[in-house]
Amino acid sequence: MLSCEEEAKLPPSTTTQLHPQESRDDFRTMSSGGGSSSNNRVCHFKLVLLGDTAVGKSCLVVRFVRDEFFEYQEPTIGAAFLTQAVVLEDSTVKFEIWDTAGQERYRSLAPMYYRGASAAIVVYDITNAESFKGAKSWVKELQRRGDPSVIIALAGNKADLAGTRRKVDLKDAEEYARENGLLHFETSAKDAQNVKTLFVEIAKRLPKAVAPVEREAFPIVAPKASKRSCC
Ligand SMILES: Nc1nc2c(ncn2[C@@H]2O[C@H](COP(=O)(O)OP(=O)(O)OP(=O)(O)O)[C@@H](O)[C@H]2O)c(=O)[nH]1
Ligand SMILES: [Mg+2]
Repeated sequence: MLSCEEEAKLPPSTTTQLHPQESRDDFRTMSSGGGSSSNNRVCHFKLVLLGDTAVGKSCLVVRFVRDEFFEYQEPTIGAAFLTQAVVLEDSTVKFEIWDTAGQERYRSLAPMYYRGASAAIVVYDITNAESFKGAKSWVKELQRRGDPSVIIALAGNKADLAGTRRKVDLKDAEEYARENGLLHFETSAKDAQNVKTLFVEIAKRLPKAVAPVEREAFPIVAPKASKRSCC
């Protein structure tokens, strides 16, 4: 976790950034149900997306942040940074999202992005069995070298193609997720299936303790008026 702080009132907007150089304001917050009247805690978390190339990591993030989908999404170069908030009943989770590049030549950069991450979404493509193997190897790497308390969600993307082109069995993926203590959803960035749910369920599971208010080691107490004995 990066930090949690009490906030009297929620800010009306979140900033969404696709690339550091092309920022824009985005007035979208998402509610998991319940009002925001008791919502006074804001927590920042680093979240990383990992997975083979072309499984749909960037499309998932763009769907989550901007509610858009591009049939011809460019492969990511290095990584992209975006932010988006999820409003829960008792807190707001602000995700600082690192969307990594899945092409092999960028693999060595990945530890830079998953280091210190509170949550990771490992994405595979349900129409590509190889990408499920790739996802398993990302999970192993996270379990070995990621933060010990990292929350890992496995996302089987392109669920809109399940009827015609499925290559990864839902039951196999669910069993693997259960054995490894992972959240698991089949998602579609194209038709938005389970995309909000994925991020909201991660947000719910993140620890949101407020850092204790720093206290002085030696409290400064006003000196007592010295008693003077009268004459
Ligand atoms: N049918 C379908 N196609 C999708 C979906 N998500 C992504 N795609 C397609 O897959 C292509 C690759 O998606 P990206 O989001 O660029 O994949 P990526 O995992 O970010 O790839 P890298 O950046 O190279 O790691 C896109 O151009 C879309 O056409 C989905 O949910 N359904
Ligand atoms: Mg990408």
